[in-house]
Amino acid sequence: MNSNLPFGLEKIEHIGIAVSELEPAIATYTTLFGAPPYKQETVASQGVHTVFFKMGESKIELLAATDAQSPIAKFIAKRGPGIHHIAYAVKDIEACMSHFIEKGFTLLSSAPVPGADAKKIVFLHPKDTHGTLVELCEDV
Ligand code: CMX
Repeated sequence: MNSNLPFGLEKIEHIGIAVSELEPAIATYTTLFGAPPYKQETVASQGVHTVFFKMGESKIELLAATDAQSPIAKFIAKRGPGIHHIAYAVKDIEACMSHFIEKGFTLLSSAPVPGADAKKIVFLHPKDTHGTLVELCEDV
């Protein structure tokens, strides 16, 4: 069933996986998918090196920390490598943010911020979503 919300959520855009080291993880996922990543991009403002794989409409994003202060470094230190977030595509991220604030969710930035792969993004605190970090993203 599709969302009745006017601003989305349309689909799972990608799943983010935190990895300790990028090169062995790229090799593993290239073997798994039988194809190399279509894109690599560093988003310094988020403290991440990102690597994207595509399978049909689905995307997997590998995330490695750029430095010790990165959210990915903290995540791995606390919980180990693994699924870091689920990203949902939305049509109107600002409308979406207003709606979820009204519903009582904690947003992790007061405005959308630049994300990898030509998106503007915002995160919902994982404590509000039963332990999974949720990213909302809109094409720019
Ligand atoms: N998924 C689920 N739970 C998470 C989590 C995640 N990705 N990251 C942290 N947590 C948990 C912590 O384990 C902690 O749980 P406990 O209280 O049970 O120990 C709790 O959330 C709060 O953690 P914290 O120590 O108070 O806060 P942190 O400093 O670890 O910050 C978070 C957590 C989510 C607020 C922070 O990582 C953040 O702002 N994330 C959004 C930005 C981001 O993750 N950027 C990287 C990806 C960018 C991209 O994809 O382009």
